[in-house]
Amino acid sequence: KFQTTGQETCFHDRHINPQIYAGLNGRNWGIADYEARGGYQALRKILAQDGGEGMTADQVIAEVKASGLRGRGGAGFPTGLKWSFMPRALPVQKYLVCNSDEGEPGTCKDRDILFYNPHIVIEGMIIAAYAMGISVGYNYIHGEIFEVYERFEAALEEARAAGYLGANILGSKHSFQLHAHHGFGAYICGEETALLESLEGKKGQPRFKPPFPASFGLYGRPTTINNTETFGAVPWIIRNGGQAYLECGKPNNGGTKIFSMVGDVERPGNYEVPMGTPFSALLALAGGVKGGKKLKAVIPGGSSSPVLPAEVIMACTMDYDSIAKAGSMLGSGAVIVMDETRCMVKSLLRLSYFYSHESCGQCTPCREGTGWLWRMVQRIEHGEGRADDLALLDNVAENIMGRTICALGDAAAMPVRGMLKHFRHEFVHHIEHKTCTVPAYI
Ligand code: L3W
Ligand code: SF4
Repeated sequence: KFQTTGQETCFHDRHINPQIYAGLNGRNWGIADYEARGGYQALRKILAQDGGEGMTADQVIAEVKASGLRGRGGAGFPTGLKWSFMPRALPVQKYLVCNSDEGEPGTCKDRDILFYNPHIVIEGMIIAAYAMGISVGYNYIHGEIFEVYERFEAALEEARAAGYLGANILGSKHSFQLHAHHGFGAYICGEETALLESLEGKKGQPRFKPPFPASFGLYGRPTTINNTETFGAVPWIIRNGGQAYLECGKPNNGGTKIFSMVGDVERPGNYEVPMGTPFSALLALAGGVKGGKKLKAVIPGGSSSPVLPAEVIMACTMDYDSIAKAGSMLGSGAVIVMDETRCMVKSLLRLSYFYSHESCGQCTPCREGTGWLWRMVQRIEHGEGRADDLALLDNVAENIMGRTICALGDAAAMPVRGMLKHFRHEFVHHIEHKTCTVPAYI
């Protein structure tokens, strides 16, 4: 049973592809079109507009809990539970932050949500603010996507003019000021505490956790941070009920998820499908492997998640549990598809360079270890590998894991371990024969 979602779904374009983008571009993102699609109805529902009874903050949180919605930024933390951490009664300023600092290699969903459907995120944030008694929010937008920032700013202006943002929203007691903040393009600022530092005007370096942002966040105040896609799911949940959202997916993996299909596929793009969709069906949506070539491997959840060989991923469904059981992570949902012509040593070289370049340098295992990993893979790729390099790669990766302040260290080590687990023979071949196993490179 495979469904595409059509107009009634969270993002209104469950099967998003470049053709649909072209149709939406510049026309359908505005507030009038959003309202015509049922936009801001969820906000009206909780604020007892249009003759309804309204919903209390507890009822909103209960609905989000019932939906099974889990954080779409990478960690999959239950959203309703996170919202319930906010100490609503504490008489201090509290903040709501949207993490739109999408920088994970392969991931390109949040920028499209913000560009093609910005009001769904704004509405989701207003509802979240209501549920947690928050009056000020920020959307931290990745620094390299200027047009998205401008589009979101324009949508904010529309929402303010329509009375959805500001003091006493739609005549209610709920007031919420929402601002956009342009980041500077550093990958690490997508880590939630580095993001907060950056938002405060400081160097974007992660903080130790705990304390979690829920108790010590922006300017040291209680803060809730969710990913763009997570906020985007909220209006649909409130309109249709948490149970309906849960039933879109499967137990413990409620709702739909946007997957960025990238790499060797015929139709790269973002595809929103129910959680639990077979990988094979998702691949078919993206037109299959490019040029009819054979599938070799897939990195299923952004570059931080370990690679899975074709036969393993083909047996998976796209949800947190199935991908974890196969030994990887659903992460942010960037599905990097690699065909039979891809060299795994070269692929790991590119990933290792990325993490080494993006390490913020605060902790020694990450600062030194990521560079060390990159240099070792580089010499293997260039035919200068040594017999003991694979043991050393394993050892360095193991000594980074779990010994750093933030998840970037683990994110650099996990792809190494995944590659060595499934494609060790390619590394051995590079070292022993000084050539590549892939015909194109021999
Ligand atoms: C209060 C507790 N709050 C956890 C909160 C915490 C955070 C959320 C998840 O990493 C992953 C990473 C990348 N009291 C809490 C609590 N929280 N316990 O729950 O926390 P955590 O630490 O599990 O994850 P994280 O640090 O948010 C995110 C992976 O995602 N990833 C990266 C994607 C990158 C992007 C991007 O570029 N935009 O999404 C992809 O796989 O490796 O493992 O809010 O505060 N007791
Ligand atoms: Fe910085 Fe790396 Fe340490 Fe994270 S793990 S704080 S990126 S040095």
